[in-house]
Amino acid sequence: MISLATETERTLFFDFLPLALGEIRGFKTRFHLYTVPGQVFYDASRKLILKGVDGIVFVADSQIERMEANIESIENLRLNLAEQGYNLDTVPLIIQYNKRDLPNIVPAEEMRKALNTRNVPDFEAVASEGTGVFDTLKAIAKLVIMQLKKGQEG
Ligand SMILES: Nc1nc2c(ncn2[C@@H]2O[C@H](COP(=O)(O)OP(=O)(O)OP(=O)(O)O)[C@@H](O)[C@H]2O)c(=O)[nH]1
Ligand SMILES: [Mg+2]
Repeated sequence: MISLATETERTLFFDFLPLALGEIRGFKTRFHLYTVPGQVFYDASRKLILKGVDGIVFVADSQIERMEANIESIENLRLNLAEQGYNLDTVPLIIQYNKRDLPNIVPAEEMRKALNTRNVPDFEAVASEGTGVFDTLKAIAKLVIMQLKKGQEG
């Protein structure tokens, strides 16, 4: 993974992880995973990184006090996507409810109502322990491949 972070490990521009996932029906597959900075003022970076996006994992912080920030963040994602000609209602999307290990969390069902209005596949996770991370990755990879297949047939 290539990472550029501040002293307190906040992402400055993006993290980048290239992943070879073997062959799918004779085609070598290579995924490029990028993370965007979560802090509100890195808007320009987020926009740039969204250029050419094939699929998105939206990671929400499950803590009650982060719920407002989650909603603000998904609205920001919608705007930034729209500026690049993408639509949050149609782009391959997975939602992850992270930090499920903490005591002060919003029930998953409530998070779903607030953030997953499109009813896309979603996962509970404890990223710091690896729980739910691979499920999330597999799900977005599957959606992206399905989308590419559709494009080929269409
Ligand atoms: N308790 C708990 N802490 C977590 C979990 N996932 C991440 N963290 C912690 O949350 C903090 C932020 O994690 P990061 O991975 O830096 O978050 P980020 O989304 O990359 O944040 P930015 O790069 O600043 O936008 C770190 O201290 C992590 O250890 C989790 O599932 N449970
Ligand atoms: Mg980060």
